[in-house]
Amino acid sequence: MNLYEDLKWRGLIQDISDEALIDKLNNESLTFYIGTDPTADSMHIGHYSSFLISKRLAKAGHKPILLVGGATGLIGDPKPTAERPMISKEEVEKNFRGLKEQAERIFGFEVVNNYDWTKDINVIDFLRDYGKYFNINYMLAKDKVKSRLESGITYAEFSYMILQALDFMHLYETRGCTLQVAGSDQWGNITSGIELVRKKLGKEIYGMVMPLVTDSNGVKFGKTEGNALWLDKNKTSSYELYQYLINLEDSMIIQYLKMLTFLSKEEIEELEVKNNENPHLREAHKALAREIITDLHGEEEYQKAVMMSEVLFTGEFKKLTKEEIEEVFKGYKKINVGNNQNIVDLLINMGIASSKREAREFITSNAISINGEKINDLEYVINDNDFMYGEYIIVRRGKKNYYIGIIDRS
Ligand code: 545
Repeated sequence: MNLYEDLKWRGLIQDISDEALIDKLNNESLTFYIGTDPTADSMHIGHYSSFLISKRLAKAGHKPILLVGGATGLIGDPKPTAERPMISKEEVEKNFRGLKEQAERIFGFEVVNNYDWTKDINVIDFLRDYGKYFNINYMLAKDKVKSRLESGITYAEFSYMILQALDFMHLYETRGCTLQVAGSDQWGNITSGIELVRKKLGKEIYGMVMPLVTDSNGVKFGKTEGNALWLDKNKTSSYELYQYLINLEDSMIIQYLKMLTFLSKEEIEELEVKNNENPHLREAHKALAREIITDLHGEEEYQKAVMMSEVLFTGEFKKLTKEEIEEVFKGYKKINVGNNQNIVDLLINMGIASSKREAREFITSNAISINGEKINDLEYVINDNDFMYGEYIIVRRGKKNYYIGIIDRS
């Protein structure tokens, strides 16, 4: 399979600006770029899915440039629905530093800042050198502008496409960059750049966009109840990421493996067979989690995420550090628990049983364990040793119901 066929097979090609690009992708070494705006200090997994293309193209011999938009971030790419709130210059700068560091670490390529070549353009030159090449009718026909004509769009956001076009031209002139890649929402901005270079320089450059990765309901990949999964492990831990990936819907998992990993067609087809034959083993899910987490945070973080996830099945909480316990039980209500209570009272106090009778039933039927050890003695009294790190007590009822108590010293 050549590069283009591979990208097609993975479902990563939504549109290309010109058929001539196919041959260039397969047979030449192109300099290409992909850009992001510093609207946040970390990318999330959705951006990762787009930016991975930079590694794929680089592996095939093309030369990547990553652009973080220190200038465009100050203006704001129009959203289809409403004007973006203006972000302060300090915030854009802070976000820029975060994104640059992250992009360099994860993707390992050079990062450029469009602020460097736009900050000194004066307004007269801007209008003469670029504005003059943009026909208003052409700009109004762009999807993102069109969708805002009713609700309104400011002149600043309206001009955004000129800035992105100017970047493409700049990178073409200074570095021979002939291809811009992005998610499909960037089509209008990319074609603006192609158009500018065509008109101004009489040269042909290219664009390629990928579909946005979504679940079977069209919800963007990596969005859980409105929260994003960040690529910064201090914002989204490897464990949290692992939990998200391992629980993705079965019907989408093969598509995700194609789009989000570097596993080969053969490897993915093998996982597809396994997923169909033994879905409960979740081999495809595990492979997806392994590939993504290792790529983002390294092997050790991945192993840790697996170990922490396994503890929920084995009950071996003693293996975990205090921080890991806090991480695993992040979303759980921490119940205050006094020391020296009888086990029956404990179950009631923690809301695990609704009556003494029920509590006794749970205990005698072997359904209760504390920190991973079965308790079937009705006279058992909680003591210092039951509070891991002097703080936490974890009670399990049955296979899956966990409760975490925190020592009440009052
Ligand atoms: C600016 C100047 C350029 C080229 C590109 C840009 C950025 C571009 C844009 N891209 C999106 C983005 O989101 C905010 C990220 C916050 C961390 O707005 N105008 O910056 C997204 N992009 C990746 C994909 C995207 C796109 O970073 O292309 O489609 C999302 O997956 O929305 O010269």
